[in-house]
Amino acid sequence: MKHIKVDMDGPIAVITIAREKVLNALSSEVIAELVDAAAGLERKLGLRAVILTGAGDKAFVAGADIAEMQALGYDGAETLSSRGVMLARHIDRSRLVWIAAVNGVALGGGCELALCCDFIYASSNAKFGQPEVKLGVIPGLGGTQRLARRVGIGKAKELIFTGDMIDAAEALRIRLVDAVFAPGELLGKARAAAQRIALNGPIAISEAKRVINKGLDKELYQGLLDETEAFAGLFQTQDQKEGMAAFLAKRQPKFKDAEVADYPMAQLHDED
Ligand code: CO8
Repeated sequence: MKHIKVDMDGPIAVITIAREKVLNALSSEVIAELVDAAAGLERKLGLRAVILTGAGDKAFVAGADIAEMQALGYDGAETLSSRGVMLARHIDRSRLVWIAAVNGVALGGGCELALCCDFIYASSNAKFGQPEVKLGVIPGLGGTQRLARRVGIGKAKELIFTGDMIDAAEALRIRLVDAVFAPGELLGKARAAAQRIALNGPIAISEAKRVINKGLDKELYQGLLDETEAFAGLFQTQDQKEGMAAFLAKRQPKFKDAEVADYPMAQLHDED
């Protein structure tokens, strides 16, 4: 593994996404490594929980890799989003308990990756947001579906439409995260929860997880397909090219309203 580190500790595995220079941004290689690791860990007898975290003290994951995404068209973006959904499906269907230990910014695909986990612990310096619209795109790793399920539809729309970043205290208040700890305590608290879980019946835990997810997520996978199609569609727009070029050039984007009238999804909205 080049970009992730997997440490085994009895019934617990800790996966650390380690691309500190780019704030642990998710490239397609990182996603492939996470899928491989998830598949391998699933088969490890005696393993009960996985803690997912980021390297360093600044970032959990600052989103999908904008430098890699900038030049993508529809097909590339669809492949990227679908691979992300494949990873999410691994976590959803895993017999293991996945705990996100969010140790810094969790933005875009990073926030979405945390939302894929069974529960989320955060350090007090963590920050959350879905800033994709600032780049001319939308969440592509389940954010349009999972955020609303977690925090309610109004808060999810407010966060996704504004792209605002919120701190850990606000994330706890709106129940985006389940507990907040001092930065030095985060991993210890996640390990302690995993240890308590590991004392319980392994089949009972995985059945409880399966039934909870099945009950809540009847419509989830159709929603994820809709999201992938809309996410990839945006990579055919000038807005996406401008939004991502502006981020990489460290300037404000200039979005053009003129494109909206011709966009097929906008026309579909009119027909509904
Ligand atoms: N992708 C690539 N590079 C990044 C990313 C990213 N998401 N985030 C930060 N970096 C890089 C910066 O370009 C910078 O590189 P360099 O040192 O070469 O200039 C380095 O990391 C450090 O970043 P900053 O200098 O910007 O650090 P600051 O402390 O000033 O700012 C922020 C930190 C606020 C986190 C800022 O970096 C930021 O806004 N990052 C982008 C956040 C973002 O927009 N994320 C959403 C991306 S879109 C997305 O996630 C779509 C999900 C689709 C999922 C599909 C399936 C996987």
